Amino acid sequence: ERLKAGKAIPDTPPPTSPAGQHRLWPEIDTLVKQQVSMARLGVGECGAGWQLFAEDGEMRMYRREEEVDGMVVDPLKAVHTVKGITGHELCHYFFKPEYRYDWETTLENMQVLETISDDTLLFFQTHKRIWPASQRDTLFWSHMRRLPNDQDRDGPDIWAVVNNSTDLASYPPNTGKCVRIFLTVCLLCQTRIDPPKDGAPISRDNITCKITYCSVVNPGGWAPASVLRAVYKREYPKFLKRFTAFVTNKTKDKPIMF
Ligand code: 6CM
Repeated sequence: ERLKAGKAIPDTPPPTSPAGQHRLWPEIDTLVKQQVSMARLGVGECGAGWQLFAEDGEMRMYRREEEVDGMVVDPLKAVHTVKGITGHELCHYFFKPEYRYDWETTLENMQVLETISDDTLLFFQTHKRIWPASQRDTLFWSHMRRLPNDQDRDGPDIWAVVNNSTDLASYPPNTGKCVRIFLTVCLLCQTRIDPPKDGAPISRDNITCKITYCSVVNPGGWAPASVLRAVYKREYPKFLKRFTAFVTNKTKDKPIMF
């Protein structure tokens, strides 16, 4: 066992989560591992064709133009560095349903359909309609995971949330006014601590978090490519700035959650 922020934590985080018995578990576990290893690669390491489409301070957003059956499914990869918050905090606020309306601007309605375990939920969301396309909905599992920091055993653990579309017989797609979106999203957060030289306790001034956000969204039905790309260009930077500002604000007077 090693000590972190005065707390003893086990050497290796538990390899499985309590969701292990669920019908979706094999898919969740495989996809989380895959998404995390992809997210850990820099844009230079994960194939050609990535173009920088947005930049603001430390934030950089890249996309690769891709279409499937005439529908835009451009993979997106964003990197950002934010001071004063940890990866655990970012993942906590991204995963927990009670905060979603505070930062998710595309949202019209959100429901938790199933609590698979503390770290695994099934969500059904409707999103705001964007003219001239039909309104969209999403049905996805969401899983939050702590990963060992194998580059620096004394550094804080890495945290990730993976969201991935799934089906549920009681919520069939494309039956009402909404077209079902298919998404795979991964938020990966790595905290760095620069301890004060004088041995003073670690404060928020000593922590920085490197964030990687990857997504592939299939709009599921007709949506004009140019409108969709314009929406993404506007909405993704807005999301990442708003979400990180929300976490900064929410945690500033709270003890650090490593
Ligand atoms: O990852 C994000 N949010 C998560 C929690 O809500 C979750 C959901 C992702 C939904 C992404 C799709 C939103 C797009 C809705 C508009 C599509 C309209 C199509 C027609 C346009 C002509 O992973 C943050 C997602 C930030 C998205 C900008």
